[in-house]
Amino acid sequence: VQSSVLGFPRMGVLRDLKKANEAYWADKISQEALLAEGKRLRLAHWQIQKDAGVDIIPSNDFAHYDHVLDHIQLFNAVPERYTSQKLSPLDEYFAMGRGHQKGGVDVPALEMVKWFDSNYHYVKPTLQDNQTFSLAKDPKPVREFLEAKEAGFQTRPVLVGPVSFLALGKADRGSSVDPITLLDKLVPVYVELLKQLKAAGAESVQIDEPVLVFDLRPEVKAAFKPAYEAIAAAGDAVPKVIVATYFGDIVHNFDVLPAFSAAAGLHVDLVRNPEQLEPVLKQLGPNQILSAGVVDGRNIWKNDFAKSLEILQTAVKALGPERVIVATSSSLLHTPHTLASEKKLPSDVYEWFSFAVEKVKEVATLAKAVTEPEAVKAELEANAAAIKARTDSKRTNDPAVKERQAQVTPEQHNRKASFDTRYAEQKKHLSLPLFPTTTIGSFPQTSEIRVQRNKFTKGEISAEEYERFIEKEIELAVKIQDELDLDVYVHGEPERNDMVQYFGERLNGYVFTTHAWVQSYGSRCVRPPIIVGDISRPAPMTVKESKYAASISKKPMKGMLTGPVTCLRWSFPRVDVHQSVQCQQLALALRDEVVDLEKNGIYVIQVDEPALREGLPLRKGEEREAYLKWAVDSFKLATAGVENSTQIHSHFCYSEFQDFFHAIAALDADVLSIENSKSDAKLLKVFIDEEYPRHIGPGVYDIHSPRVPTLDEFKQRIEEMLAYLKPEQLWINPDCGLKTRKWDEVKGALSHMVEAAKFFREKYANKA
Ligand code: THG
Ligand code: ZN
Repeated sequence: VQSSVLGFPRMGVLRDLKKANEAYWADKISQEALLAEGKRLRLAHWQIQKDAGVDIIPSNDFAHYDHVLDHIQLFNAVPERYTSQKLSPLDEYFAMGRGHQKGGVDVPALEMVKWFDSNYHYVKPTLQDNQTFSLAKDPKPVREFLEAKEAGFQTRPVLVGPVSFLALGKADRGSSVDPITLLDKLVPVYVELLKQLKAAGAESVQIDEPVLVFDLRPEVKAAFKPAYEAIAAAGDAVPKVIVATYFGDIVHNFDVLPAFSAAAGLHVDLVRNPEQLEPVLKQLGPNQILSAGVVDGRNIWKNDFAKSLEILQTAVKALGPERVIVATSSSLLHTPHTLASEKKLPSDVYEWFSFAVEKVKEVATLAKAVTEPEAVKAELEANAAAIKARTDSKRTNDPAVKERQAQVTPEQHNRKASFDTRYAEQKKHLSLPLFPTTTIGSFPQTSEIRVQRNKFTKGEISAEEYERFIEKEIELAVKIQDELDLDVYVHGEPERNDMVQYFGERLNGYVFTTHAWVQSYGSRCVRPPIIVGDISRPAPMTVKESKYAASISKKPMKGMLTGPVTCLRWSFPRVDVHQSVQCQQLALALRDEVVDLEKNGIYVIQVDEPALREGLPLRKGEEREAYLKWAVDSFKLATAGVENSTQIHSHFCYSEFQDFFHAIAALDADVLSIENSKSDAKLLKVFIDEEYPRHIGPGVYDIHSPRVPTLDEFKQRIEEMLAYLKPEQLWINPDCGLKTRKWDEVKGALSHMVEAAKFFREKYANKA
């Protein structure tokens, strides 16, 4: 039985890659220095895996920005607007990832979207009607294979498969091509690449086809056969192929499997879907290998060896040890680098976790344990002890939380009255004008704020000093909103780092890490807090800041919270209880916070759920409905404890509601703010079609750009929205929080925004 890893995190122990990339972008280091750092990281990560005893080590899993983006360049599928700039290959690559504004060049980035249901984002292949493909010179997978080989590592290159590459792509603006129809053009390039890998010495390759876990259109399904037959036709001129799938089961796509009849083996995710083992075993051809993904690539829990071994034994019984590989369930990209960096975790809890470096060892240990358990007796015993300690721990169980959950009633999910009644009371209570203006919550996180937070974390300033500093920041935010004459204020969130981290740090049932960063996109990372036990709120979390802000504000102050679903999804959840249970615990904690805010004079409360949509199970059907039920119920439980006169807002960082509308409507939020600024106002049509009765603030401008839109652009945008929404329904706000912007950009844009709102207010007042 061999062991294998599907991919290793790229950032390094101290987010070295982030630092190097950002230094290069800021012109602080040269291209050579950046590439050298990339090489250093690759070598270090191969060494870690080799030292751990992993048999099959991946290469080409490293990327400076994103691995899908790597493939866009690898297949010469770079849109002309980038190639025409004559940038170096590396700068062209970063231009696609993050846009390029310098040296007279001004191109925006390609679209970036979530990778399946993870918090990682990939760059979408963006294809043309007359798209061609060819193999880039000095192809990266070959280069990195040889780099490893020279350093003494025999690796298995990882490629994004031809069907997934196309199916995850889209037609460029102005093109209407269905990407999958480009398959015939792409496949020969793959075959050429595989030949070069073989010539370089690669014995096998891992070809990722994760789209196999989706419900596939017939056109996409049909694409596997010609693609993999063409690869098979190259015979011994190409390496052996392991087709890898992850994040779901592939049983519903079994009719595709004959396409892989010449492949050496298949990788499946047995963490998410252990039940697919038996059916998959029956599908394998007589010589095919099963790569059994039993070590979780998406979470930080120590593997339960006893459980994994049961799965592996079943596989070995069916196939024999030669045909089973023990693997991570997916790439370890979604896990932090090493547990060894965590010096502040409670010592009992420390024993419960494995990050990437530790998971690599787990894979190697499990592979030995299948056939020679005696050889790893000590490891197996230590593992069993750690798993038992966690099961028995008091941390995981809080009877008071369970008791409260048992007493949740259906009525607690519903507001006291319907929207019409609520709105009448809110209008009186809040005295809001027509076209009320507001912002989404955060104001610029200035370097001064980061410096002071760091000083406070390190103990260099006292809690009182820090608090006073935060108050001054809030005063500044209120003063600026006074000057701008906005209608509903926010306190600006100067006290918060990442919102999920911020709430996690204030709740029981969580633990936090100091170095456990996970790549979100490009150089950006998040540090998800870890849910280890039943969640409860020991004390109010946001009341102090909101109350202070309200006390110095002459307009309604909006309280700002992150919803239960987003808190759950952007944390590392527990795996010992269902996510719906954890979500309800978060909802109850937030419900108390919402009620406390109201008690303290905050009558507009925004509860954001930007992760609601990404949590949707990847396939349509019952599972989706079940998810939406508990997710929506959690939001409602969190928000329904207030009086009719208190206004509940929610915010979503996207505008594709077409397949999702009933869930958004079911939240029963009084006001929704949605992204929309980059999309066609036509998307708002769904609100008319579905007779949506409540209020909506579609983003009137894109906060992701430093550009200050003109007054006319604001007026035009609002005019467009009024074609789809009733005037009394429409709020005027930016499309997202403003923490990544500078104050002068914010002031410029918001003053135009308020002026445009006033223009329409007057216009409609005269009409009335
Ligand atoms: N929080 C969390 N997950 C998220 C988002 C978030 N996932 C989706 C989306 N937002 C991803 N966007 C970002 C945007 C910025 C950053 C990370 C993810 C970011 N991170 C800092 C960095 O890498 O420099 C570190 C932040 C910190 O110091 O805490 O800027 O908002 N959980
Ligand atoms: Zn947003």
